[in-house]
Amino acid sequence: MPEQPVDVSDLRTRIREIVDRQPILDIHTHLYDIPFGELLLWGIDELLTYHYLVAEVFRAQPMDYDQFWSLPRQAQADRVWRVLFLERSPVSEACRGVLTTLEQLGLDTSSRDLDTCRDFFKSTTAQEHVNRVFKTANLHSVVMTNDPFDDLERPVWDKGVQLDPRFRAALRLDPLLLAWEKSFETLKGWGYSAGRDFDATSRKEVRRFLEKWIAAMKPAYMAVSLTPDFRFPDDSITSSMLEECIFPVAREHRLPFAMMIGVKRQVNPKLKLAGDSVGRADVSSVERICAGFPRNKFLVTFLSRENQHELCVTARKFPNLMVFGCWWFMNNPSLIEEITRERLELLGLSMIPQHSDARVLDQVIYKWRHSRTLIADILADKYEDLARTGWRIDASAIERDVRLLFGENFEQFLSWNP
Ligand code: HDL
Ligand code: ZN
Repeated sequence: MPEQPVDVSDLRTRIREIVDRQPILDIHTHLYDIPFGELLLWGIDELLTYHYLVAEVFRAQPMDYDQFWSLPRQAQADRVWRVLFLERSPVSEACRGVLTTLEQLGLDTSSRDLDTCRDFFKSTTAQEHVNRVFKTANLHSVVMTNDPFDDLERPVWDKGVQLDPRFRAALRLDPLLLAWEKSFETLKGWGYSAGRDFDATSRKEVRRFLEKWIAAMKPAYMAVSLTPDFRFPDDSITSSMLEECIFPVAREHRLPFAMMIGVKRQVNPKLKLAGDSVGRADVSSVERICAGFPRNKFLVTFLSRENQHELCVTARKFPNLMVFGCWWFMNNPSLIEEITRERLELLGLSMIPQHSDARVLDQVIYKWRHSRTLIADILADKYEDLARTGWRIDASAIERDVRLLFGENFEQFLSWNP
């Protein structure tokens, strides 16, 4: 019996259902599997002291930065709750996200009572909560951000760790790539023959370092975040290390290299993690990298709204460039709406529309709830456009397309050998 096409009048409802039912592969997060202990953040006090909310609470009611940071976590959370939720309406995306998360966890936000929330989180364990959150957010799996230079994280890898299959590693290389003047000393301390001038021996040793951590982490990809003034090629050690070490090793292991471009680190250091900002970056450097290394694969996202259209057009030129996510300051409904439409119009379904960038486990609930709704409605508009041409839309075709966007494009990109 041939499949009945979806009636145009039902399209929007059916697409929302299909998108909600689709388990998601979240390709970039700052979450950690249980064996990483305290590095896995979860619960209401971590939600309320997320650096996005820290930036907002200092705007709403400025106070001495050091005095805030000297408060216990719970007192910081109390301040955020009072200032941003009780003394004014929590309309920002980060505030709204906390409420969406609590509501989806079955908590009553109308009571506005933080201690009831705290009791809920106290009554569960980290493992129970991982299971609950993955189920509530309908996640297939998440990719972590794993930094060998992190003194809390490295010992867990050195001891050997058996990961929950729902957690995959990503080898993050910012200290190596962006701060060689410091990281070469660290490498020397670990027994690598690294020199300040990044000579041939250093290049060989960096490749050895990469091989060691690829073997240890079995990462889905390697990654770096880059500032707006990143240029390739240039006479920096970053460019040499990319060309002589990262790209060849990534190619040998068929690993994508993720470049997250446009972050201006610590424009206000007093805000700590919340002190980073954004700047328009150079898409032509990505164009040169994709053209110059056709047998490498690149996952790319930009932080500035002004770079998004150029990135989409560049992706049209290079199959080895996979555009992904609405990163950080882009992860707001108005911008998700704009760039998802732009990507579908220019790239069709050959892109990865979203990642969560979650730092606190519970955040995947709101980040994906909000994005699923937005992306489903944009897809509905596109399928309605097709239906108006007489094109028949089958539910199985929608399910196939949604699988691509929320996991299969990533998995196929990982296994593709250019
Ligand atoms: O560099 C990154 O991966 C960014 O996502 C930063 O971690 C940033 O602090 C962040 O969490 N953005 O959402
Ligand atoms: Zn991130």
